[in-house]
Amino acid sequence: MTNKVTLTQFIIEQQRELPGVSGMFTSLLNDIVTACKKISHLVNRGELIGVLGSAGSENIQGEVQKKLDIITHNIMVDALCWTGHLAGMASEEAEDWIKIPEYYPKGKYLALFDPLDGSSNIDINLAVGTIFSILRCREGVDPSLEDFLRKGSEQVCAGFVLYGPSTMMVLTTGHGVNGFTLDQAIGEFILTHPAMRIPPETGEFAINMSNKRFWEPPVQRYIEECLQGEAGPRGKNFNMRWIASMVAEVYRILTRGGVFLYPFDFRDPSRAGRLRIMYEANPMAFIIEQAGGACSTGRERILDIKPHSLHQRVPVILGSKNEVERIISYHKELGDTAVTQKP
Ligand code: AFP
Repeated sequence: MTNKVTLTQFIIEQQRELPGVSGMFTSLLNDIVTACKKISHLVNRGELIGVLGSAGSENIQGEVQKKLDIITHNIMVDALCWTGHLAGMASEEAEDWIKIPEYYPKGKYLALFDPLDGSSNIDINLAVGTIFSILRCREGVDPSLEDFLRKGSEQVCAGFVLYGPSTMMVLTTGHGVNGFTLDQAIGEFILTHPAMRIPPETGEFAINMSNKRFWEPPVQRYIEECLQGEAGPRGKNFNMRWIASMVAEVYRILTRGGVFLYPFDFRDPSRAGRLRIMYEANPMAFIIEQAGGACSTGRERILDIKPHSLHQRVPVILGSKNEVERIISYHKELGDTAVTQKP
């Protein structure tokens, strides 16, 4: 019988190798896994149980909430608030960080999550996912917002669950990236993609082309060169993908390479991009770098950014290392003048 390593076994065996990682961390990960299994079941059942469509409300981001945005947010909060592993939580769907009720014990970790990334896809039956990030909190004091606003390089764990044809979990604790497939028959995630690595070269980019007129010149130049194909300066043809679900884009890049861009654009200069640093860019950056890729705003490494607010947005360029570094070089060539140039 093939030795199918379950996620639980994998986490416990990793815990033995991680200095200072207590059973609390292992239990916290298992709590997140349980919540994601519940979400997977709901996403899979869809309209059979009436969870599709709009909730008729907006979140802090000013985005129309899907019913599943709220349901999955509540599943994550309910699964994590009582466990005694957390000192607090933050969610894309909640304006402020979420305190642990007084009647529950507090732990030493902070969990930040996007409970349903790509939710605009849910009604058209395309892949969505849950993204999570774990920080260590100061012990013996009540957490404050400042405990959350930490550089992505301080994360102790990051992961996502992709609810696609298979339900996949991708996880890093800073010792590489591993992928697990949910075996629905036994309700366990099984290690199916050990030690995931991103090829440094690629011929595939992912960007929402409808925003082209709003991009800065370095991104305009990069995409134009890709579109010119083998007749252009790159001397090769490129393929394009856009799934409008970051978790699906990142998973594709982990399996075959590629570059994903949601860059700064001029539609609303007060918003540096679309993606949120705390629970989208930072966890994905940790995973991508641990798999040998790179993740940048074009001007700085995402994991080096000191966040100033919980729902801060950043430009995101991530994937195959050599391609990301080329795009960074285009930003350097154009300097900061690019930001002031209007389309
Ligand atoms: P939603 O969760 O609102 O669908 O946004 C998903 C997302 O944050 C990210 O997962 C996608 O890559 C990106 O937005 C898609 O943005 P566009 O809809 O502007 O293409």
